[in-house]
Parts: sequence; C-alpha cells; structure tokens
Amino acid sequence: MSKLKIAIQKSGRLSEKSVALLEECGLKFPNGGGKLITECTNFPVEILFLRDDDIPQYVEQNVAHIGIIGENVFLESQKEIRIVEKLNFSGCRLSLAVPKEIEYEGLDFFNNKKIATSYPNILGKYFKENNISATVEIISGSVEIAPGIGLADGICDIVSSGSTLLSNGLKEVETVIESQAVMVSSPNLEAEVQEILNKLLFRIRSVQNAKENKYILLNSPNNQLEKIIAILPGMNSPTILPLAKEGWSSLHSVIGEDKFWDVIDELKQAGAEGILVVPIEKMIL
Ligand code: PRT
Ligand code: ZN
Repeated sequence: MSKLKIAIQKSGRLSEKSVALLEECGLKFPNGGGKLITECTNFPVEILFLRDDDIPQYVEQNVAHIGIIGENVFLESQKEIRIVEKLNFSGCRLSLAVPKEIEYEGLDFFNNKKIATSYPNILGKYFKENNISATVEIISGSVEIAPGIGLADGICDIVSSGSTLLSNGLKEVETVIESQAVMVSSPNLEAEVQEILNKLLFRIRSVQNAKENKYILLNSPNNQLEKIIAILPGMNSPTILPLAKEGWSSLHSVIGEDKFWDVIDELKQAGAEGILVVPIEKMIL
C-alpha cells in the first residue's frame, strides 16, 4: 500500500511545531534518536527529517510528497512545488534593514548599494519590481554583521522580534515578504497518495479551526436570550438548555478566539452570568 512521505525540519525553529501538528492530527510515531526517517504506526505516513533548505528539492523530485517549510524557503527555492496549506505558526518577515544612523527616506536609498542576504532570488525579484538597481551579495549566515564589517550597505534577512537587528545597530526599513510555516506538495501525486494527503489536510484543518475557536457557555435570564444571541458572532444557532433556576437558560455556542474579548463586556451588560470559555480540541466543519 502507498504511503504519504512527509519531510519536516530535522532540528531548528520549525521542528517542534511540525511534530506537534502531526501529533495533534492523531499521528503516532517514534520521535528523536537522530533518525532520518520514521514510520507512523497508525496512519500510512513516513516522516523524513531534513534540513529545511533541502526540503523543496526533495518534494519537487517526489522523494518526499509533502513538506513543512517557511514560506520564505518556498519562495526562495523556485522549485516546481505548490503550497497546499498555510499552517499559522513560525510567523516572521523578510525585511530590508540599514544601519540605524542612516536617514532612510525610501526605497531609492538602495540604488547602487550593496545588500547582503541569504535570499537573493526573493530580493532580486523585489528590487526588479521596484526598479531598484542594487548589488545583491549572497552570504549564508550571520547576515546581520555584514554592514558593521564593511561588506554591505544594508541587509535583507528574516526578522521576528527585531532584537537581532537592534543589537547589531540596524533598523528595519522595508518588509519584502511576510512568512509563516506552510505545507508544500509536489504538483503530481499518485491518486492513492493524494487520498492520504486529503485525509491529513482534513485533520489539519480541524485542528486549526479548533485553535481559532472557543466553546462558550453562559447563563442568561430567558428575557435576555435574544439580545445575548445577537451579541455572539458567527456559528449557527446556539444550543439553549433550561436551568433548574426558574426563568433562566444555559446557552452554549462557539466563538472566534479573537472575537471573544470584544463581546465579553456586552454579554455581561446584557445579563449573562457564569460565563465559561473552554478550548476545543478538534472542530469538524
Ligand atoms: O538547519 P536548517 O537549515 O534546517 O535550519 P535554518 O537555520 O536554516 O532555519 P531556522 O531553524 O533558523 O528557521 C527555520 C524557519 O523558521 C525559517 O525559514 C523561517 O521561516 C522561520 N523563522 C521564524 C525564522 C525566525 N522566525 C527567525 N527569527 N528563521 C530565522 N530567524 C532568525 C533570523 O535569521 C535572524 O537571525 O532569527 C534572527 C532574527 O530574530 P529576531 O527575533 O531577533 O528578530
Ligand atoms: Zn536552513
């Protein structure tokens, strides 16, 4: 029987969360021990542990069917692979940065300048689209020290908190791309493998939906029910159960994690009591 081969980062910023996502999808597999390949015991999946930069090529060549990498690595690789799902973790951006004492007034600054980066393809395209003529100096690590040692006038690198730039006397001036972890796939999967991937994607989406939503329970006087239902955004009609206390009901619904704090005061003002908000483990839509 066919198996779906998934490539994930062996050790680095994406490793733990990639493993966690697969485990949340119910996949069981021995992890660790420095293995390069492991088999799931309860799902037709094989997991390959690789350097993230190698994953696009493995996926393009169908050695792995799918992979989890940063969107930045996907775009830089220019391989014949496609994104099948954005995974909402390891968010960051690829940005241009210059020494902090520079009075930066716009992209024109970069004309005829030398910029150090490990992302020459993405940066080259960005400069071309913006009609900037700059020299792109390719370096593979510690890009942030390039201006300080006189190797470049600026850099283009991954930023998340910004503290690396700050401690190297640099300031972020332009965002080239936003990035997050994505699942990539080779363009042509045999039908049986595609079917396993579809099952996995269904599970991933259920896990993602669950993370974005909370289950909310509250008590409401019956005469306020309509008002409270109107305050709760989204999701079909809530469940309403009578309470032992005369004239009161318990209301259950699902609410977007990001919306909850916006409506909490309104709910209380409308008379809601005993509000409980609990996490959802899986949410099947
Ligand atoms: O060994 P391997 O090649 O597999 O790993 P790697 O060293 O190439 O990659 P790794 O593990 O560092 O990052 C994997 C992916 O995580 C990247 O491709 C991004 O998609 C994502 N990611 C998220 C980040 C960061 N946040 C991040 N902060 N990748 C790198 N950084 C680095 C950045 O290069 C800079 O040096 O962190 C520094 C900046 O961080 P702040 O917080 O100081 O701004
Ligand atoms: Zn890498």
